[in-house]
Amino acid sequence: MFHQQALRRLSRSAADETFLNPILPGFNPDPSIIRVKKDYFLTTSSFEYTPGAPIYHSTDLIQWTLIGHALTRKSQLDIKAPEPGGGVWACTLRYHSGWFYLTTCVWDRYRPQDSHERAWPRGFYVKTMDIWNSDSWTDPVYFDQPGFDQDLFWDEDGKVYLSTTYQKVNRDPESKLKDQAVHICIIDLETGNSTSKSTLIRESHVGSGVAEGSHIFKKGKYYYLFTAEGGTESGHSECCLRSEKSPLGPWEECPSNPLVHNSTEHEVQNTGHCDFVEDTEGNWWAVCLAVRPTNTGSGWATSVFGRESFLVPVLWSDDGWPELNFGRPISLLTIAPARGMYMYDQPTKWSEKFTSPKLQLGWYNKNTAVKPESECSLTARPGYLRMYGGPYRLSSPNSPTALFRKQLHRQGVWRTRLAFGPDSPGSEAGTAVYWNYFTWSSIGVRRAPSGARQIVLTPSEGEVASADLETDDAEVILAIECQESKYRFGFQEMTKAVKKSSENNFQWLGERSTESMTQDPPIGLPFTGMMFCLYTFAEMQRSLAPADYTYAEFM
Ligand code: 6LW
Repeated sequence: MFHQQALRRLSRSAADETFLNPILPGFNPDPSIIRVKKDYFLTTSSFEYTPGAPIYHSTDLIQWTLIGHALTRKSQLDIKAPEPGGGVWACTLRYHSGWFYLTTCVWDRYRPQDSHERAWPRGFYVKTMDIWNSDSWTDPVYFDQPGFDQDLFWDEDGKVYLSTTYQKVNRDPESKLKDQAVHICIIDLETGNSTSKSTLIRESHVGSGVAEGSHIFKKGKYYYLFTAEGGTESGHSECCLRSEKSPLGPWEECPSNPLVHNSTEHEVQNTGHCDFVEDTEGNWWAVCLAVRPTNTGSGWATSVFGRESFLVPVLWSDDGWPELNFGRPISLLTIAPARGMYMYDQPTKWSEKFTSPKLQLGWYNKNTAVKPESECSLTARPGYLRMYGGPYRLSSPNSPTALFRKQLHRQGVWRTRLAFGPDSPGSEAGTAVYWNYFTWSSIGVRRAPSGARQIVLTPSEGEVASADLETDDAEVILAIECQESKYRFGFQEMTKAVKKSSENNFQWLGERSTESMTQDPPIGLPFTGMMFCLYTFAEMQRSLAPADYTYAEFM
């Protein structure tokens, strides 16, 4: 039934090539992809971190580079204090008539624990003609139809369709399902206003009863509607429908739904939320989200990376249905129909020396920073990142004075070197491993009640540990060693007596298991992945003492 390429799925031919998933490691869920000539662009969800909506670029689908973000200004994105997992969800990236469009929504409040509590966002789009320039994206144009997972589809007759997911209006009050269904309306693109009634086009009865992540395409004579179903956890899957008539339906269900659904027996799990692209040679590919939990022997432990972006081949049957990954479960080593795919090991080592007046891409604030310019500077003390602590600790739902980066590798050492003389008992600077504002572990410099400088390990659970420093002014190296099952926290005071050769003789203060660092939050959901951060605060006031960082690295 499938064309010739598909016949090779049973016996791998010499021409088949393999590549490694995930293509975007670290927290990068809900991928959306486009191709413009030879260039591929991809965006993922950024949740409560800003700048929002990362834009990645590739010319071969294997190696991706972060080139910027679509949401960089307060006028586009003003995230105040959402629960973990709030903020920017599932952006869709599209290209139409010379413009790049990015649609998304922002959850100001996200408390799924209370089933009656939903602050349904109104989505919006921003657009640019120059995707390489992050500052060029417009301010938002808001939609009328609420919901999440916004998708835009341009039909050949010029109509523009917006689909989103929200809870059915006429829902059975006795229903045990969430009943969050895909709805569609026609919009006026200029204003974002609905010009038709919203119509329910897909609901789901599997798992928790959610149809989300809608993407609509036209290929040949069919409109295709792709949806993620079963919830984003172990039941996650991807489904396909098609219509010969219109994006409003009627829709015919793909006989082989779900197209992907890995089970909890597989090394890759929670597969779904796909978007599709045709490469320059006419091959089709899907990007999707999935997780890589670790096998502890007695079960699966939550992946520190959260949900990541994966790539799988797509084949189309002669009668017009897609098949993902040859119909097989998605795995880390992925087989592609021949086409220059190759094995690529993501580089582990990374460093930033703070010698340039601009930070490398990939640093984030949590929420929209209130006064970033007055709290962070790369020029005030050349060669250092200078930060003045604001009033919020890392446990605050507000925006702390902190710069975050995604953890991309399970093993290695995150390290920074800090000059800091705290000016009050409540002020502190250091580095942390951060899951969300309920769960983080930090190692930093503060003052003991005696006034002496100390290193303090504040673990996500359990006793605070501390060690006195010898001097009042020597710089300290702070390290978080990442292992498969734990994080270890250490430091070294760089007194004059320390010789270069004895650098990295850390005194280890304690450790936390990755299991305890990946707990579900009491409100919100763990939609993001582990971050490292450089932070400083002064407990409800501004610190007048700067925290000066000379480098940050992962080695
Ligand atoms: C996303 C929704 C989902 O918007 O999780 O896994 C939400 N599916 O489609 C947040 O990533």
